[in-house]
Amino acid sequence: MSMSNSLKKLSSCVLLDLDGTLINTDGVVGDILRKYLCKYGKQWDGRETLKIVGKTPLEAATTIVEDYGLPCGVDEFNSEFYPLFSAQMDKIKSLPGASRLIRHLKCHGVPMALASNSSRANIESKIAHHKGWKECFSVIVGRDEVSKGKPAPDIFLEAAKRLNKDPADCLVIEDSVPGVMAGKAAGTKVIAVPSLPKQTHLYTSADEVINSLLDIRPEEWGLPPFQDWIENTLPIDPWHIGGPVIKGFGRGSKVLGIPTANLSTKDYASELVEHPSGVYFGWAGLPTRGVYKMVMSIGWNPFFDNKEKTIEPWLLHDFTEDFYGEELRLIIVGYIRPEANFTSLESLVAKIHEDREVAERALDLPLYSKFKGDTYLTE
Ligand code: ADP
Ligand code: RBF
Ligand code: MG
Repeated sequence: MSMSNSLKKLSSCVLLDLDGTLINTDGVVGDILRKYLCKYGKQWDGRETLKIVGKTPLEAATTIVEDYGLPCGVDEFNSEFYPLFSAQMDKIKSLPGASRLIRHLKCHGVPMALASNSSRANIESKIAHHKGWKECFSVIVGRDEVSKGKPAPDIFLEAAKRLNKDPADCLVIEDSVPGVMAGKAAGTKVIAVPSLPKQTHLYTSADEVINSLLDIRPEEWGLPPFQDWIENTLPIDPWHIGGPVIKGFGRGSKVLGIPTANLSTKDYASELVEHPSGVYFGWAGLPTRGVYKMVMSIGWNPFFDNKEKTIEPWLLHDFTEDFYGEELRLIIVGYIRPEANFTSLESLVAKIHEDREVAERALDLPLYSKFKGDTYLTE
């Protein structure tokens, strides 16, 4: 990278969006709308999420009332929706990497602001459920504290002003298109973390588009680097999944020397939604055979442009036969990289072999090898 290039990116503070960026508000909103729309004989299928991401609550409500042709007005909808939403606020989970990011920045004294299209009161209630978060933000700006919401720049301009920073020194992190537009209009650098899959093309005005908060490299923006990467891997809270091995896409991955033992996606739908797509690794147990090192991809396999998010575990062992139908247990302990697209099958295969080497080496580290003996893998 040239000097001018790296200087251009320097930031001294971070302005964070809340809903969809740090917390998974859409999950809870979707659950409420599914039940609520039943009342009017309508079915919420989540497709409208695309239309409401990044909108102010009032705009989102208007969209829903219009799109579903609800017989109530927007005010009535809001007066019914908000009590339901408030009652569920404690169920809104933080997104993967969110706590890690804000703790890291706080720990290194990087000033942070929360800048959201929600009202100030609404923001405060939401973050109250996440221990230690409120103290991390020296500034909070809500939609009701400025004259225009995102995509107008006002919220970010106000946040920069209250931090005593020039917007050009601020790094915005946003999941929505209106949020990215607001950041650019305010003159900040913007990292987009799209909350909807396969929508990268909508975010061209962002300075960088990443897949999840796990992929942020603060040093690229002049901020202190994360110190928790170990031998090209990021330890994660282990997750456990298992089930019978089913037929996959039958693309002949085996011919490529990379057979992947697929699990039914229905049985672990919530895990699939919760975990960002990417390349992970851990331990695989086949109760009648043994425990093996494992490297896997989770996602849409951009090279093949799959329509469904799948988990593709490659057991790092030479088997003499297939094991379709057998119970497979996985403990996933670390993250390697986001899924990527490739210009050739050869380059995809080469990258997967690189992943295998990274995983094989890392799994010998005590922090990962300690899970090898977990009875979940064998019982
Ligand atoms: P599919 O599309 O059905 O998943 P693959 O070509 O990916 O077909 O082959 C996967 C199958 O190969 C697994 O279900 C398993 O029975 C078998 N297999 C053999 N060796 C391995 C291995 N090392 N890792 C994963 N699966 C393996
Ligand atoms: N598919 C992609 O399209 N992009 C990837 O970056 C990618 N990474 C993978 C990493 C590993 C460790 C494994 C096992 C698979 C990966 N795949 C990826 C999925 C791959 O396309 C799929 O398993 C094919 O069926 C392999 O031939
Ligand atoms: Mg497979």
